Amino acid sequence: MPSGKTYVISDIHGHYQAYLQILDAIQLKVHDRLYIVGDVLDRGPAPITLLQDIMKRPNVELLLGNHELFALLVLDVLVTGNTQEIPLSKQALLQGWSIRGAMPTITEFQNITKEKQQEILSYLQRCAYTKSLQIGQRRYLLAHTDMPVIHNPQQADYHVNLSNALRIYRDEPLVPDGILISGHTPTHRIDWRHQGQIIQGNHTIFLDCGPSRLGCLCLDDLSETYVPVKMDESWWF
Ligand SMILES: [Mn+2]
Repeated sequence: MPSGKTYVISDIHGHYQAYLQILDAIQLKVHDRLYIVGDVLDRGPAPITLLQDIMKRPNVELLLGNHELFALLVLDVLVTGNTQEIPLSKQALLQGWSIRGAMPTITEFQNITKEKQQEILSYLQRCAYTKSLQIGQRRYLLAHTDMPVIHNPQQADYHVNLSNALRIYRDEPLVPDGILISGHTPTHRIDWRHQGQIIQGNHTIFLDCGPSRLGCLCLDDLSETYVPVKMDESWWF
């Protein structure tokens, strides 16, 4: 069986059409794999449509981002027919999620059947936070950001601190014997000269290209593929 190519992308944020354009541009084949390193939900016009497309494709795998984590923690209270009173802790989470762009996700979620809502919840419960990959001589760790350490220490099988972007750009290794691939922090906030571009460092790769482009990296030849996207810039201060 021919082993296909491996691609990574992150922070699609509801931009379903741009995601389809990326799949088309890279010509994703059945033996290829695409890893989405978190944040498919919120902000953009069709986050649930995007998530449902991902769920249907056996060669596309989603790792949880902080936006999926919010959904995982509170979407159950929004399942159709749920008459349970929303506990205070979940009300606070809902509020925190809302100010981060949850409305398109919640609106789409409330317009699908209860069965489809439950499929989404059980899919998110099965998603991992991190993924290790060996491609040729290179080892990679894929993780949206360091949030498992913050939100769920039991699931944290790695310990990295991504809070200091400058430190990352100085290229100190964060993962022993491997290259960390993450999203979350737009590359222009790490270094403005990389506005709209993937950053490929020796020890770290950053995928979130900000509000104007989606970038996809092929781990076999390190080639980059971009499509334009128009995201609401107010989310990327
Ligand atoms: Mn994001």
